[in-house]
Parts: sequence; structure tokens; C-alpha cells
Amino acid sequence: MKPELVALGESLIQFNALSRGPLRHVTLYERHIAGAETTVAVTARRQGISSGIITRVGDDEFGKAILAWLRGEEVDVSQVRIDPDAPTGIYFVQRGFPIPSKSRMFYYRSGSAGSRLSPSDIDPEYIGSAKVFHVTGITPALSESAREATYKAVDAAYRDEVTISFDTNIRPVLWRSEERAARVLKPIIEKTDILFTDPADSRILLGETELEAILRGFLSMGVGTVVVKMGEKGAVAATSSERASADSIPVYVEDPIGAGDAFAGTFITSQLKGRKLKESLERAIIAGTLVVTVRGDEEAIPSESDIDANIHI
Ligand code: KDG
Repeated sequence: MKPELVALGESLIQFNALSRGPLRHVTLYERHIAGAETTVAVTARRQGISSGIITRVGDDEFGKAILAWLRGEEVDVSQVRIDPDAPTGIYFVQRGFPIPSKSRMFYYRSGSAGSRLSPSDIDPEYIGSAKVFHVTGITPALSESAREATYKAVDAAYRDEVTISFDTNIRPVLWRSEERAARVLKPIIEKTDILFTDPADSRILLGETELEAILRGFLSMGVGTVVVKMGEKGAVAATSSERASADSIPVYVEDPIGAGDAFAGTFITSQLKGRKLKESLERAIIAGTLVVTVRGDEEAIPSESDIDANIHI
């Protein structure tokens, strides 16, 4: 059976510092499975939507760990290629320094299996039979071949009228320049149905940081639903005829990495289930909030009933 949600992007191993502060003093790390699109696929599955990931891992122990985790989460791995010529990508997370409530990522992924994603990894039929295709601005930043793979996948989804979900997720260290990021990402945004973004990325893409201008800018590019994440200020979702907003939930932040993906995955799942914009946004915020309370991107992703438990408190 073909999955309802298909995601494309590098699955990664995350080493999360067990203690807060600069990594030069950290000696113990915890190993997690991560990768923005992988986390969205896991989120959908936990919430009852079948999902699959298109990625590459190395023929190594970390690749085996990723596959075992994804199988355990019942994410379809039929489109995961094991690349014998490159290692599985890894990164380290520094927590609470230099900004106490934030984390920093240090990538060791250049030349990784995931960065070698190429158009040959894309089966248009697999994508064409999904309800939603999800990708982020990370995948086309990985390499020329990964960019071509992203364009091929987006075109396949567009041709077959599959809902295209795109999280701008601009990681400056992966791009040669902001201009290049904007140039590569704009053709994807023009085909996007559900767009996730924030003021920092909107500055690069539109030259705008103010909410009204961001919404106007992306809606005028043809995006169906624009979702703007504003951290402690909550989130707003808008279509050309409707608008909803939801507040953030203040909690102790252990590690914010991955929250945006649980948020996106939950918003998509809620929309697929026919929920209104406002409820989809509120559920997405609950999911993102739970993820920041623990280390690791995927462990605390809630099921539907976990979210329900938070709705009435
Ligand atoms: O969104 C969280 C991701 O950034 C993290 O899991 C690593 O996919 C990742 C990336 O490429 O930054």
C-alpha cells in the first residue's frame, strides 16, 4: 500500500549533549534519529496517517539504526537507498549556549549518503499516489543532485495534484549565499499548497519580516495556506479567505530542535483529517511544545490522544 504522506530528505544521526554549555566541555552525548523531513514522516505516522521517507543512508551502523527506528515507527522504508560509497550523515547539538533557551547544530554531513540524493532516487509514481508530499529547504541545499531530486519530486507531486507541503527551513551554513537560497527555493514555493516559514526565512525569501507583509508576499506567489511560526509569539495560518492564530505554550525548554517538524507534521495531519485552520494550528503548537521539553526530535512526538489530553487543560 502506498503511503498517504511522502517526505524527501536526509535522515540523520543526532548526538545530543547530555550537559548544557559549549561542546568543547561536553564529554557525554545521547544518540537520536533526526532529519527534518524524517521527523515529519514519523509525526504523521504517530497520528494515524501512513507515511514514507525517500532518503539515503550509509551501509554502516548508523544507517542500520535509522532503518530500525523507522521500521519501529512503521514509516515505509521502501524508498530508502543504502549507499555503499558514503557514510550516514551526523550532527551534534549544543544546548543552552550561548542563548539559554536555544540549541545550536554542528553538522558533520558533507559528502554524506543523504547529500548524494539524486533524481534516480525519485519514483514519480510513489509520490503521485500520495495525498501530501513534504520537503524542506534543507534538501535542495545539500548538493546539486539533491536539488535536482527535489525539483523532480516537486514536479511529480504538482503534476499529479498531490498537496505540496514545504517548510522553508533555511540553514545558512548549507548555502553559499542568501541570494542563492532565495533563487533555488522560489520555484518550489510557487508550487506549494501549505507553506511553513518564520520571519528570519521570510527576510531572505521576500525581504519582509513583518507578519502582514509575509502573509501577503507568499499568498501572492500562489501559496494556498501560509503558516508563520513566531516562537513565543505563537503562530498564524492564513489562506486568501481565512485567518487563524494560536498562542505559544510556555514550558521549560530542554532542546528546541525538531519542534518545527512536529509542528508541521501535526498541522498537515490535522488538515488531512479535515480539521479547521485554528484547531490544526493549536494541535501543531501542542506537538511542537512537547518536543522542546526533551532531548531528541522524535521521542516526544505526540499521538492524537496525547494531543487531545492537552486540549482541555
Ligand atoms: O528541524 C530539525 C532538523 O534541523 C534536524 O533534525 C537536522 O534535518 C536536520 C537539518 O538538516 O538541519
